[in-house]
Amino acid sequence: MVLAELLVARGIASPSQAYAFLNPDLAHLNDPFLMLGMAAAVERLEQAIANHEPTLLYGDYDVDGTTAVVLLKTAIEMLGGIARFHVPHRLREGYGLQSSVLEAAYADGVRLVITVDTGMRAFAEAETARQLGLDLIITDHHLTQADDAVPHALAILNPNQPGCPYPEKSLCGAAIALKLAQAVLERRDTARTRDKTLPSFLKMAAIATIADAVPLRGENRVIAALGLRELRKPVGVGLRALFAAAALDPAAKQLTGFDVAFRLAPRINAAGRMDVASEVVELFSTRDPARAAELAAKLERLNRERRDTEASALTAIETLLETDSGLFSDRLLVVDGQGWHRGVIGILASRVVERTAKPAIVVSVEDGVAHGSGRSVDGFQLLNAIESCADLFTRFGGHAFAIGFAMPATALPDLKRRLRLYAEEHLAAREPEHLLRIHAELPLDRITPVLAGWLRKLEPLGHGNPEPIFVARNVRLLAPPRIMKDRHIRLELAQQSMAQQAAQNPPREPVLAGSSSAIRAIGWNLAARAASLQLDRGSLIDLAYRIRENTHPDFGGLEVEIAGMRVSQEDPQRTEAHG
Ligand SMILES: [Mn+2]
Repeated sequence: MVLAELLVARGIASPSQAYAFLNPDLAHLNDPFLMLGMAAAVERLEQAIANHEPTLLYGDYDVDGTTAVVLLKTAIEMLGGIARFHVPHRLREGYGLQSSVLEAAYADGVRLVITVDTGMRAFAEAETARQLGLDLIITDHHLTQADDAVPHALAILNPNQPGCPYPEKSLCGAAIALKLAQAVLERRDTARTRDKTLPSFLKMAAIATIADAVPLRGENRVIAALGLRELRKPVGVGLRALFAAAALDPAAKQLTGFDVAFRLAPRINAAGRMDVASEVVELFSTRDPARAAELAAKLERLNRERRDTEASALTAIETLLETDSGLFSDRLLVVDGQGWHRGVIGILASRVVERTAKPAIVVSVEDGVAHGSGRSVDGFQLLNAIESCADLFTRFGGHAFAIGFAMPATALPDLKRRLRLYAEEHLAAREPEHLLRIHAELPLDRITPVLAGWLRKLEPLGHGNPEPIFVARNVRLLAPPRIMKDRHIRLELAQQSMAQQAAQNPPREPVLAGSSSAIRAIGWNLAARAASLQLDRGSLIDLAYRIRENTHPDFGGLEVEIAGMRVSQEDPQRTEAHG
């Protein structure tokens, strides 16, 4: 059946794996003590809590980093400890641990610093901590540098470090913070942690897991699925205010991974991109509804600002892509501009990847310094590409699919030349693939509410667990395409059975509208495509599509959203033969 086919495509081959995938459960979370360094980290943190020693949490400014701070801060305070936090200002301080902050914290009486979502390459800063007499615990998911060296710290929690036996390698930063919280909480009160505390902590970890685009399989799927379930009944004033600002009612409809990725996460990220990320931590920590509403409104404003900034830079990039044909033919794109807001260059890189299906790096040049952010495509390790140019950067880091760096602007031509050579060598065997990946064959007459119900069990969808795209061949248009707002189309379709096709071949007569197998389809931005295919009543097409549930009170029901279409081959027998 279709669901089994989709599961196998996700690497889930046995019935027990399939059961676990479809029924995520707290019991599927791994033992935190499987992580290298966990015992030492827990022991030191427990000591700090017992002695009422202030612990400084040092996070990154994105969704992952700020939610990780919130998680550990909440856990430490629940256990009676004292937590302080520092989230660097993206533009003033930049990415990563800063020695000056460690020095100030030490002067302020702090003796324990825990990093979240950062620190894996903070060699010099770890040395500063050691010399000061600060205990440093690094929790991070970013990859180690090429020689596998790790900073000198009291403990490092990172499943990607050499020698760590932890089975789930693709946790996000907040999920690693969650594992540390889980370990200290379980040691205090196992039953209460399992029944009450952990489920509520999963909310924050789920937002980060979905936003950080780690693959939603294995433990990540458990975190995302159970966290989403908890997010549907928010109790904290911060989350409630954020939902209200985003005009999301988590209780009214099934909150999906899509809502988190495209409605919640951008608002949380906007703080770090445009201004001060520490306000996110305050939003999720405050108990004052008025203050929460104020902070959520600010995030809303920053997110609008971010969108405007992004839109204008994207226009400039599109002009570059259209006018510079040399640029467009590259296997890997590096586009640069003056003064693009550094808070949005990562999003811009994602947009370029979406449009071109090539790895892309967007560089903003300001005062002689070039800041870059890159995103990759499946099968190309962008971090390796960047590492091959390590000598050009003042700082750089990231993971396989997302990187960031800073360098003198004068070195940009060198970077472009060397990356072009690198890409020619490493991307040579790969033709740019078609963007659309078909997951299963599903004739339109096999779409049923029961199947749609099963497909909902694949939620949350996202990175590593994509929404299924189906293909249906030999589909008849029952009416001419209806154009909406000049750009979109609506089609009235019926699946042709092989028998019908044989009987009607030739000549073919359109099946009557209103037959029981008629199904509605929507095609966003496909009006031009429909015109070029000369679609009309009676046309026979092949469709790539997603299944949609339209909740409109008048036109409710299952429909399909067209991802791609072409005119069917003339002779259905031959189409079959060609598979
Ligand atoms: Mn992260």
